[in-house]
Amino acid sequence: MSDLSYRDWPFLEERHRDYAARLEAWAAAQIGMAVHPHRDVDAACTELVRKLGAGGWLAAAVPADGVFDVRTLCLSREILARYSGLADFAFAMQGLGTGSITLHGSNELKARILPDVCAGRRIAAFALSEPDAGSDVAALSTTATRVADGWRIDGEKTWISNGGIADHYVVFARTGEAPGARGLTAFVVEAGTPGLTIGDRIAVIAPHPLATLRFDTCVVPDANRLGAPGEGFKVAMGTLDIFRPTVGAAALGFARRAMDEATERAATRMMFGKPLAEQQLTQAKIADMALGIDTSALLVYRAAWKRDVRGGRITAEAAMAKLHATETAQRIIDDAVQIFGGLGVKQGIKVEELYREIRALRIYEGASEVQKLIIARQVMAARGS
Ligand code: COS
Repeated sequence: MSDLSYRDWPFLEERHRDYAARLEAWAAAQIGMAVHPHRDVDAACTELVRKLGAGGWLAAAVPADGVFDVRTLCLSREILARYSGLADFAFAMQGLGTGSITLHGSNELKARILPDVCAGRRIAAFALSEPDAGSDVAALSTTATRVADGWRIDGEKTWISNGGIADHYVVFARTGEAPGARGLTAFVVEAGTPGLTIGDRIAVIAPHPLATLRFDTCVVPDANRLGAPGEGFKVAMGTLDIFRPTVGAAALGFARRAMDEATERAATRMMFGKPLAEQQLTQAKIADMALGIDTSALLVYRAAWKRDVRGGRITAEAAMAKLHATETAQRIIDDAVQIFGGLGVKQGIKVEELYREIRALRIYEGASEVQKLIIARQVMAARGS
């Protein structure tokens, strides 16, 4: 069992400890610790969204009062990721795919969409990346042009999680009020809107629903706009600020599970007449794992606490949490595979699954290199340069 003493840290309150214990019990009963091969990820993901909704857990990702408690989001992702990467994904996407609506949608839009997402009856998606604009959001080229009955969207989005199974997409497009970052606007596009088609489904090392979207004269009403025209970049960045620490939390969940698996193995696997855990090279790995997990948790819950308690932007703290926790989890999982030896790369073994699950987290929602750029800019801005 993982070391849960971090839940006593001052970043968390009693209500968080209570929530974590309840979610832990639910996940143990409803998801379990097994490796899930998920032959049909669309069906598995849809079922997990439904289960999470029925259990009431999506309320953290889609808060009814419009106020995110980032610590609860982080605890949710950390706990779910320890059980199943796909369960974490299903939870996270309901939040990321509605965060901009929660923060910037009209009351009518919120009433129409959010309760169903929260109940697990509607699947959400966030469509920002394009074939030629991933990290460089300001370079995106999908356009939205004002027409009599709303906005006409044309272009292509890719790497869209829940692409193909989502009921709506939060889409960022160039509306041209100014060049670059100041000329983007966000819209809700319902699945099935004429002109929106699902292109290639993308198969990745840790399978989850992922697709390319095409927009060809796809008209949405002005009522589906999120925020003012030209404010789309800030809508996207403000949403990512909330969800970036939660990516770190998911990585932390993977890392804790890897350490649990590795220490169990090290305690029982005999080599050269004694358990692996008594060999110094294994002890060094275990020490690095414990240290990496605590430093990641400190950064994740520091960012979440700051946003919840102090308010305002947490751009640098969120970037640090995501960067450190994802990079560290990759190393921890790699060490866990090493401790398992040949078994560590066998299909059906948890550390093999974690090894595939962690990789994308160092890329999505801002690659590690982008997080460094963001941190450096924040440091220089704080210095007044
Ligand atoms: N919250 C609110 N506003 C923000 C913000 C944030 N986190 N980050 C930037 N802004 C504002 C800036 O203050 C600036 O406002 P003004 O025009 O009023 O000065 C504006 O947005 C433009 O910011 P900036 O000049 O920093 O834009 P850049 O194009 O240089 O930004 C980075 C570059 C790399 C920071 C940005 O593109 C980024 O975060 N990329 C990663 C995106 C990502 O996560 N992609 C994955 C797709 S989602 S899975």
